[in-house]
Amino acid sequence: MCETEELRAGILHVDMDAFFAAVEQREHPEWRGKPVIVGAGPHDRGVVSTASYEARKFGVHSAMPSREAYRLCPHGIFTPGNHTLYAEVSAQIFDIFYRYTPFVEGLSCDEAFLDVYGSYKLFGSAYEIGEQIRKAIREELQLTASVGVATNKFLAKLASDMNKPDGITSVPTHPREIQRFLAPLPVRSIFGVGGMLAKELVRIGIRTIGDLQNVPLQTLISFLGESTAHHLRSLAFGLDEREVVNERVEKSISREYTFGNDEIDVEVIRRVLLELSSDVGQQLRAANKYATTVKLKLRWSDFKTITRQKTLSLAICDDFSIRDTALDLFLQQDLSAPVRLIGIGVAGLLDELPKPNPQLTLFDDPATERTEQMQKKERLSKTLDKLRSDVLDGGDIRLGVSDTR
Ligand code: TTP
Ligand code: MG
Repeated sequence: MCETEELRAGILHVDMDAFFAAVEQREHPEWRGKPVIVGAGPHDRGVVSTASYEARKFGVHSAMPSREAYRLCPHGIFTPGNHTLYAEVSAQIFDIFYRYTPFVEGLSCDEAFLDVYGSYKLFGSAYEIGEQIRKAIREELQLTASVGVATNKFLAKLASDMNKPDGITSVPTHPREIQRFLAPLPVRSIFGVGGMLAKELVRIGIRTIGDLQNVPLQTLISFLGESTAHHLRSLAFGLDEREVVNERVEKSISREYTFGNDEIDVEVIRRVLLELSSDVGQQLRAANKYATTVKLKLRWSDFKTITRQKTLSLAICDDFSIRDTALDLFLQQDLSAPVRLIGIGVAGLLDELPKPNPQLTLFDDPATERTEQMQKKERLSKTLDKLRSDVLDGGDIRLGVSDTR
């Protein structure tokens, strides 16, 4: 990966502001600008689900007993809320997310991580995508969201909270700047450092993330144990390798092949890869879809299995793009051990080509303009499909690659 690519931000964390309360204020215009408290009634046993920012000024917050909320804010508007409506709005919010990337990981009904590394050519930088999402939510749903833009999930989540409500925050992308950005923050702003652990850290003199960066690792290990110490230390430097995990059942098309005898000859494996790519491409075109992501799966003789994927800046449906991308992924692997299984797949499926981003087409070489070469590849793949179907009845005839099975 080149340096600029490594340093580009591509992860967003989007979180709705005072979600349930904001929906209530939208539905009841007379409640706008007022303290709205969603949850149990002011005299009931039970807690607050959430409160509008106007109510938060009085100290009301989620999970607080409603009776206490009433004591702090007696003029507050208490409502039990409409959970069916929140679920509907939540689905609309996620539909907006999916316009920009297939890689969406919901954390709750009102927040998600989005991996937009592959969306740049279509929609602009991660920051611009964050702004487009906020605009769509504002204009289409009359609600506000806050967004964090960063190089990983930990930093994006931290950032989305920094300018709430209705804000967007970018985290620097260079490691040294990330370290400086984090240093003044309290340790409790590290996602997951809850009451007990935060107290323990304060007891040993660690109040800020900067303290955590500076304390000798051995000291940290002696207090917290190996695993927590290493984990916290990585986060303190803004390191987080977790991927955005799609949870909507992702439609994908894939083919795999298990070798009769574990195969060590890279050339043989490569030929199978090419053939699998054509099979996948054929199925993709038969389904009239385009794909934005190509996946490779490899299983070695010891059953260790890896999957690697690459998101493309152009939606594709031809064999050549699939196989070139798959081959790229394949050649990046350590190919010294025998391979037991190889699989190729495509995901991020689209029913039609995305519309070009008019702003980008003005200045950029627009990725959405299908290049002539690309169209040629598509035409050629379709011709091959036709030839394949014409000869299908003729037996085991395979085009493009020789039969290795
Ligand atoms: P949050 O995103 O935690 O809170 P929020 O959206 O109300 O406010 P903000 O993000 O601006 O700080 O939770 C989303 C919704 O989940 C919230 O509107 C209500 C519900 N919820 C509960 O029902 N109980 C809870 O304890 C929390 C934290 C949230
Ligand atoms: Mg929220």
